[in-house]
Amino acid sequence: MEKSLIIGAAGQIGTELVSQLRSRRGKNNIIAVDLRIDNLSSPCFELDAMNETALRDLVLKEGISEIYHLVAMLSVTGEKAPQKAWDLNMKTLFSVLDLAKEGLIKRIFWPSSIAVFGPSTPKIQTPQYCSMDPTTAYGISKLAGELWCQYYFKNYGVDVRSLRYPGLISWKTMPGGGTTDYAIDIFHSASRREEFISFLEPDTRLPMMYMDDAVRATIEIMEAESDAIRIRSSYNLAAVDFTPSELGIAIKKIKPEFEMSYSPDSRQAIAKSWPSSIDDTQAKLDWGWKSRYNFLSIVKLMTDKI
Ligand code: VAH
Repeated sequence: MEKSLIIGAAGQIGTELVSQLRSRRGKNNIIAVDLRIDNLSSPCFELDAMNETALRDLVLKEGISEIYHLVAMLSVTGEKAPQKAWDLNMKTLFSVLDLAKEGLIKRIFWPSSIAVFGPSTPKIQTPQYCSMDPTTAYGISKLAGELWCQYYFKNYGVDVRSLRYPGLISWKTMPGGGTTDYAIDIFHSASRREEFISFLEPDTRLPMMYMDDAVRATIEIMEAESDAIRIRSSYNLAAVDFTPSELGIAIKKIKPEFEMSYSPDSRQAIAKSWPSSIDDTQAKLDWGWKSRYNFLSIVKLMTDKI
């Protein structure tokens, strides 16, 4: 059985990806690393993904054959330190791409995001190929990263696969620094019987996905035959789309006491620059993608679990 390394394993996606990969492939074949490992189960190691030598040494020592690179500074945090976001998001990507270029690992998963789209992008059913003018440091790094992934595939045969995640909704970990994280915070407010104050306007429609769908998509694209992966920048990926108002109404139907109000802040401009819905036809055609969680099932799950 191949050994996989998950860098950024303690994050929102990493936590659930590690768990599901270990169930599928055996605990000892999935190595989890992050800056802090107090919430990780073994086999796990403390690793700063910015330390290229330490990463290389671990790959060689553990006999790693594929890497899931989940390290990134997201949209909101990235706007507070744009150069740091660029450095972290890009340097760590090149470290992993170069390991594959040198033949030390066989395969890479690297997440992109709807943040690669911008104000000139068609908003409804955003196509796989279209105008892309990201307005955040995070989005710029993800767009550049997509082009480098495609470059390393075309010029060095690096088998790197990528998905443009929409906003991801999960209950197992607290979110970290994303514009779409209002869609998680709202459930925690509802659970605490506190009024939720949305930092986005009521009609801000955004593409979203339940975490189980996102983790399954990640595993499915990595297990697909290489020649089925015809897009080596990053695939559009879709499930649902909704507005803060629609989400509040759906929660109130389950929790009648729930109240929310609106106080848009700087995150509104970020959200406004992103699509309202995504066309993921290419992912469906190339490697059989299909989402399983619809809007109401996500709301029911999140209100049950939190
Ligand atoms: C963010 N959750 O809000 C991330 C995501 C779709 C955006 O990449 O920054």
